[in-house]
Amino acid sequence: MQKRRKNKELFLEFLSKYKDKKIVIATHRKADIDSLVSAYALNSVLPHAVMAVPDELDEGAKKLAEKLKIKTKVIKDLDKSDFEGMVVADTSSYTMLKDARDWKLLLVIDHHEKEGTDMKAEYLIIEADVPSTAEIIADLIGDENINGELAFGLSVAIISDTARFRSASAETFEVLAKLMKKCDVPYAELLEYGEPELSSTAKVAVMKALQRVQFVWHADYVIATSETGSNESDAASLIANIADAAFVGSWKNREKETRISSRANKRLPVGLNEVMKEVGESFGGKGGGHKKAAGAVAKEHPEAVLKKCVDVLIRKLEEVRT
Ligand SMILES: [Mn+2]
Repeated sequence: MQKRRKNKELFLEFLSKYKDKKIVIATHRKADIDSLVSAYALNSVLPHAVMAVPDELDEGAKKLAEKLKIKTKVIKDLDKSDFEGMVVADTSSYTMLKDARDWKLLLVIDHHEKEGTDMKAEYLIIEADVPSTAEIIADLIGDENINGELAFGLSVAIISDTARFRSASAETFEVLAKLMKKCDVPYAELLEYGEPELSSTAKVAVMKALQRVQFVWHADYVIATSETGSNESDAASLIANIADAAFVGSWKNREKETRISSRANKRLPVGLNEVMKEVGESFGGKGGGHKKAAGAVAKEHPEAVLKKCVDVLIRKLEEVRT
């Protein structure tokens, strides 16, 4: 709680300095709902700022942006000299926002585990124990700056990033209850945006991942792996509903790399962010994220990378046991 108060002070200090300046508020690559809404919420207290993204939005973020009529620019199209600097929402790692390397970073707000943080910013607010950046920002900007539409967006972001409250805390429910009252939208409708139905191609990609599931049973932990062409995080989430840990790989031919998405259930005593970091780095890539949801990129084909995921997790499970 003390950290919260300190971060609030930091945020107010940032605001008093930059409120009327022209700045860019950026999301991470392939912005998800949490990143998009977090940037949108910051825009409400930074009226002269411009929202920008590095590339395309993911499916859920696209749908919500249409609904809320959120307009974003592309970072590469902006002229740096027009702006004081950049604010980043929902990541603190340059891997997730390569464009940020060229910018002066004024403020970074994130909820990913600290060891993935490599961004240098004037103000850095990281609360890894909060399950969404939207929840952090709802608290930072204060009720008075949240209108009905923003309350809707923040509610959807909280539902989405907690995977429908899997990682929620008591505060999450308090914040969400307040936001829901303000936007006055039924939960079922929030859920439609927070967990949008997959497209048909995405459904097929997830089904293919299910067809290819392999698993090991180690020390009473079921560890599953699979491969798919896309939607590896949807597949990993689904498989980890049953397995204790799931790693799903997807080969990206253009980048000549494997993207791994991993998910764990509550009882897994090893942080996947650590597993992903080790796996990514051992194949010339990177990895990190949250304890129960993490990812990596690796310069190697999926088969070898998935095998490494299992090996590293088993070794870490053994370390915890002894
Ligand atoms: Mn997030």
